[in-house]
Amino acid sequence: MNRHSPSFAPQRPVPGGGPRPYRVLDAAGLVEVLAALPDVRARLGGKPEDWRARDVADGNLNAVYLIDGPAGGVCAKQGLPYVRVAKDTWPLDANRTRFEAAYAQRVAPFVDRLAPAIHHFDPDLLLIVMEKLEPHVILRKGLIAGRRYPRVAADVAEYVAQASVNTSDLAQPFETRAADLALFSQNLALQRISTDLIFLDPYAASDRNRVSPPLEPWAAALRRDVEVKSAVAQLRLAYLTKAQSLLHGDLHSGSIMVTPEETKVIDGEFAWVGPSGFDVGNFLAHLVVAWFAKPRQPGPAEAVAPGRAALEQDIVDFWRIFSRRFLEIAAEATPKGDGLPESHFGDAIGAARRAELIAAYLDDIRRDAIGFLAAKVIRRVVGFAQVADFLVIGDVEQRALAQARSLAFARSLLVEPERYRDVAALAAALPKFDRAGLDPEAVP
Ligand code: SR1
Ligand code: MG
Repeated sequence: MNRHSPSFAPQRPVPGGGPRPYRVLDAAGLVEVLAALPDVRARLGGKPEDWRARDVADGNLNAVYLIDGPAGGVCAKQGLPYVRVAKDTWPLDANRTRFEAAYAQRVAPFVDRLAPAIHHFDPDLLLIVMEKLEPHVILRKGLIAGRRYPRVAADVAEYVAQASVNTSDLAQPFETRAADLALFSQNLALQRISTDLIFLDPYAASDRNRVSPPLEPWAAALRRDVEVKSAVAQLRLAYLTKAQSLLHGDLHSGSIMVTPEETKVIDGEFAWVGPSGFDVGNFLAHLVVAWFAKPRQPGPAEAVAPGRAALEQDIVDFWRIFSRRFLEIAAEATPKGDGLPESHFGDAIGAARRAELIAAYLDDIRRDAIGFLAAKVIRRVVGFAQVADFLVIGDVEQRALAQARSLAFARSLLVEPERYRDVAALAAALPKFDRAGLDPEAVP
């Protein structure tokens, strides 16, 4: 696939039109489509009658199948013309899959080993056929099961550092970022979802919000909290206008597949040119969510303390490795970029000053990331798209308690950012919020 190939041009609407009209594929229809692809046929082996297609859709939006044949397997993902979990009640432009394919192709040179190989993209059916990841599991499910993934913090740090530097003006002529902006700024349907579900609904009365009864006082407190809404407004504006680098846009623990030895980032359909701190904050937010949920999730009591300690370590390691790799990659790449030009910073004094300016850029990412972290935690507790980390806690009161504590922590990040000058301080502060409860007025 070529980045500039017409298949990536955002033509719309595709559903219903085109030479091979879009249709939602069932397992049999999918096998028929795959049978016409020589490369995929060879990967699966045997004849289409020998193949087994299983619906394994797990996320909120799309159809996902695993197809196995005598020689191997593939994964197929089709964008649906609606939100999968809301079906008829929430139509959604299926062209999102174009942006996912374009994103995968754009970041592949930098993050290759950390993402699945894309075997085929069908721009009419809005179908991506990719590497079947096996025995990988979704990180969120692995964490809930109490497993430990020693590589994930470093691998996601590498992924985000590579993408943050190499798709920014630090590393490239501004024309390249302008091309990304021109393409991904058309990913409007999904940006409407992010803008509303992350930055708007949790602080307003919305039919989409899902607030459990014991959390009503917290939800009401958020709706009237002008300090929180001001901080979130700044984040929303940054998200919409601070076009620093190409973002994955949905880098939570459901968008990462893992084994203890390997990490793969999936699901780049929310790709957007925005503030680099957004992906950083999103990954951290879901480690924080896992930390607050851990003591009340099903599982042995003696696993809670080590599980939480591992998550704290992942938070600290992720930021430490991200920072180091960001500085290293930027130091090497900046001579190629328009941001800190060689003609200004090429000599010894200039090189030292350039290093300071890159460090200041990184510090700005940290500030943004902590804000986005907070907004992501809040949206997972009182918004539409809730997460299994909390939902597996069967007792509603116990679940609400864990959720309320995460809200207290997130609120503190938003209104007292000066207390969190580095990510290690943020991780160290977590236990204090275990003293919070269901009353939003009684926070430690
Ligand atoms: C309509 S639900 C959308 C959410 O699911 C995805 O995983 C994203 O997190 C998004 O906000
Ligand atoms: Mg997803």
